[in-house]
Amino acid sequence: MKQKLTASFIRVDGKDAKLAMAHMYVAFIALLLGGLAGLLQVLVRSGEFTLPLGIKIGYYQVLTVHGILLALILTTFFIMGFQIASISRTAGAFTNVQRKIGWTGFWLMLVGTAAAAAMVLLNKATVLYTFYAPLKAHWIFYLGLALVVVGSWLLCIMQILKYYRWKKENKGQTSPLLTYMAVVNSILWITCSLGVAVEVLFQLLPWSLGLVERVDILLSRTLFWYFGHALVYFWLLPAYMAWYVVVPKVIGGHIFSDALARLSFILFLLFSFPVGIHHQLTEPGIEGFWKFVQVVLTFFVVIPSLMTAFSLFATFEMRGRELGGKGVLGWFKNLPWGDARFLVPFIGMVAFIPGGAGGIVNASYQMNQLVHNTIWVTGHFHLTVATAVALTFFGVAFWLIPHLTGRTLTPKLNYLGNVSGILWGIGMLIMSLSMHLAGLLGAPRRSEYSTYGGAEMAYDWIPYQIAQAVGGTILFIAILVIMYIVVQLIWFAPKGEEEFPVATVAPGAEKTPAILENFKIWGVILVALIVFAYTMPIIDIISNSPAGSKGFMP
Ligand code: HAS
Ligand code: CU
Repeated sequence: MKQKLTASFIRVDGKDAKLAMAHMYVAFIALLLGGLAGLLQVLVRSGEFTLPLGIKIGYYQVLTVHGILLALILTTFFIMGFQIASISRTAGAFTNVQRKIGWTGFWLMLVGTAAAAAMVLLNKATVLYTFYAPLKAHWIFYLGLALVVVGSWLLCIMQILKYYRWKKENKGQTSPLLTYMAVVNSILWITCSLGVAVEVLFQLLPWSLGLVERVDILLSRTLFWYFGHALVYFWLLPAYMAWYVVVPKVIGGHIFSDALARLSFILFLLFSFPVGIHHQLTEPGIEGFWKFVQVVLTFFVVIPSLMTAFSLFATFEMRGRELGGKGVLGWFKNLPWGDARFLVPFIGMVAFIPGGAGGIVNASYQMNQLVHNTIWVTGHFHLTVATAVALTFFGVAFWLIPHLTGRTLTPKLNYLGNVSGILWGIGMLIMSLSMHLAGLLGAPRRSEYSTYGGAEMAYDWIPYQIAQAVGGTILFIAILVIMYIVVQLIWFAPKGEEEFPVATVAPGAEKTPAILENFKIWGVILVALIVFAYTMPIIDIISNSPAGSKGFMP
């Protein structure tokens, strides 16, 4: 199934490969530990097991470990590693100075992670991955998070510097698509994490240090969701990098349209921000009008995902037909189903259809009342980030790690890769379907096993919770298989040249409009949208807030 490498084999620069690999180690350790915490989670919620399963650790502490390691640490480290490798592969090696900035960022992130993790393990930061006030953590936890953010900024700056250098050295030319995409995502990340940085530096840190007594809850949540919604696209865009540029090459096809891919990334950059309040639709203190504005804007951010879906279908169909597929769906059979670099991300794409549809339900103002704070939402994000994004990342790791370590994905490892993807798909189908259903029956998210004093309704949720435990156990088995593959690819697989697949645009395609690289224009529109969507709500919140909360230490 796998394509033969040609003479045009391009390897990521050795020094850049080291930096990218450093990120991969952290990402996959986070996967193993975070996955283990997830397993404990579903077992406890099934009601069949109780913590401590011999370990002295509480339910909410485990949930915090799970969310932080998988949603924040695995993702950020993987994304930075993947983007660095992508830029080095398509725009050439980083300079020594840029690489130094990158390494400094990596170490800051690592130290920050260790500090935050230590506090969580000491049960001094059992505040879940959204670290919502009034739940209060030890100040070292917030400081650790701040270091992770600052470190990630350095890594983004490294990428942006490289991009501008490339533009300078290649005057008037369109930048390589993967480089462009990584840069858009870096700009998105810096812009969104400013919100959480303000929350942590000006609200949570002074409060946990005892410098101020109370914290304004609504303001902190609004700053958090300004960050938190864009965060989900910071996770998604690297998966889209793989879908637009890598997967077409793996199947032997072409990029459907360079301009369309860039446009969809710009639309994500613009519309990721003025929508955070769709996470706060049930919160008092924000006027209905502004909630409505952000709900409408949320529907704008669906458009680039639909553009992505259409152009991927087009790429798949064109390739399938090139290989002789006949009839309406005949082309479908001809895709390389045995190739883990294709199959695993593809399962992710399929999961994104119900995942995205569920997102539209969440965003639909009144319907949000039904699902908010139920385990439906947990089901939604396990399809989006924990399947569409995660499986794409694993599909990428299966060729990226051997590419960086100078080894190869053997047919046996490729086969195991497919097994892990299929196990993940089945486990997640069972788990997320039962989460969605239990959510519709009113089962809350983020709650330990309880029958709520014998409430009849709570008994209806239990079969679904048992199903979640079954699905979650299958997922954990998939993680073990993935860890086996990754360990092989790092240390034991045979030496060789594993390709970093980068597709080209179909011959005869139109030229990409230069305006798509004019970040000054997009920057102005972006700031205008943010100012429009947030100025009034923030003024309202600040001028009408009650005294604030002293907080709770769980
Ligand atoms: Fe979401 C809550 C709305 C997308 C993640 N979301 C969350 C949370 C997370 C999350 C983590 O409006 C929980 C936060 C928390 O802890 O409280 N979400 C949306 C909307 C979208 C959306 C409108 N979410 C994502 C993505 C995520 C993610 C992406 C992570 C990566 N979400 C919400 C709302 C809430 C929310 C509310 C708050 C709920 C509450 O009350 O708390 C949209 O971006 C979705 C658009 C996507 C589509 C699908 C397009 C399909 C494609 C598939 C291509 C496949 C192909 C192959 C071509 C419309 C691109 C197919 C081939 C075949 C043969 C089938
Ligand atoms: Cu959102």
